Amino acid sequence: MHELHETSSEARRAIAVAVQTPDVDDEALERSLAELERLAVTLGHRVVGKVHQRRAHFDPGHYVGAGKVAELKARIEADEADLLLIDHEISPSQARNLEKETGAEVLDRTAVILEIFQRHARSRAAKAQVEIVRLEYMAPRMREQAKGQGDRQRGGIGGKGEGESKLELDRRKIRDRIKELKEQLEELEEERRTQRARRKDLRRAALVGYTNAGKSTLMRALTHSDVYIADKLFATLETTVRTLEPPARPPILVSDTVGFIHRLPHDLVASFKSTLDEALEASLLLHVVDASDPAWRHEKRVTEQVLAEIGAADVPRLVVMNKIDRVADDAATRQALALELPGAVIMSALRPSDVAELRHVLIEHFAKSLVVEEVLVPHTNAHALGEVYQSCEVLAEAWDEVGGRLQVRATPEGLARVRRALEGDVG
Ligand SMILES: Nc1nc2c(ncn2[C@@H]2O[C@H](COP(=O)(O)OP(=O)(O)OP(=O)(O)O)[C@@H](O)[C@H]2O)c(=O)[nH]1
Ligand SMILES: [Mg+2]
Repeated sequence: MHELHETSSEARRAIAVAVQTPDVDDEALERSLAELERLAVTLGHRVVGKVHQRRAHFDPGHYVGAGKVAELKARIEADEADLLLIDHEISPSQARNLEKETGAEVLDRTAVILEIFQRHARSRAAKAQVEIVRLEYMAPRMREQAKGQGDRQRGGIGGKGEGESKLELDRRKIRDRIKELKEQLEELEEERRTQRARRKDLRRAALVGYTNAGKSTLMRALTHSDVYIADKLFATLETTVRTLEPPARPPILVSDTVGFIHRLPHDLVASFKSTLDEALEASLLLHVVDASDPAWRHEKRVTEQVLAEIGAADVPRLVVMNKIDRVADDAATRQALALELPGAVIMSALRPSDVAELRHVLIEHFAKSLVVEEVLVPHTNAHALGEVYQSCEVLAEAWDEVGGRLQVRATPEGLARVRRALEGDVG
């Protein structure tokens, strides 16, 4: 799997650690640790060992119990690892204690995801969003670090340690930087709002789903755009909007955006909310599921939860069971899936005929909200004619020297635009 690795100057040997609380069964634990490993691989690290411990709750001091800390220390030496990956978000002091006891650097799940987001962010907005969340994540952790230094540096004098005054300076810098970034984002958001307003009454479908489900692959196939596709987690962070190709009349917009994951850090969800608004304003969500992933049911549930969290629970949804080429694609499998997920499209993004079918389903879905009407357009009203060809499908037309009698199919909004253009002609 080496070709999948993100090129990184520091490929490190890591041990993945999870506490299994009574509410988590073995399968869920395995799945979560395997996913943590995939996240680490996306960063270029190698997971050389996995350790878990059953506990009623996390140890407040070290996340795992004292015996396990000693075991971890031994494993780190034996496996020549220098990184501990923790499958939960832990407190800054838990992380510091673990680092002190084991000598390895400690990254929790949130830190790993933030690192991936930082590396994959391309647009100014995504970069700023990720930096804000990272700074907010780092601030309390710096305090812990400084405490450690303070302990060591504070001689007999009761004054502030060097560590602490530097910390105050750093904290002010962080606050200023966050403020600056938020202002930048506000400006960018303004631009985005204008763009969104322009698209408001167009028909829009948003691709949503778990990371790596194949959203960007479908985006490419449906819109002939060149969005980035990769077999790594969180390949896409920014939203792309394109028209369905070959074009539907009236046009349908498709958007591709950031994927979801189990235990997506809450601040990150919030910071990407404006990106995800694109999905919220869509009239249809295409929920892409990787049918070849044994954990697809779980991933589907996680996606549904995040959608509910961002307020998109009520947007009409079409489930797309993707990557069917990677599982036994026979009648029985399809039938079982169709029974479990009535109405779902079962397909492979790699098969043009399946993509054509999905396009057809999309057009059919939107066709339900279309109206058919007859409009009379004089030759002299180029604006109205333009609007007709832009927003409507022309079903029949008859022309004479005055103008055309056109039977058109359009969205109610599109038709309203044509009517407005026609009224403009009166004056
Ligand atoms: N075999 C097979 N592979 C697919 C299919 N769809 C996508 N893939 C592969 O799955 C991997 C992930 O695809 P992406 O389209 O980048 O997935 P995504 O949902 O956009 O992922 P994120 O942007 O990370 O959230 C890539 O290696 C694709 O080539 C499919 O139908 N069949
Ligand atoms: Mg993508």
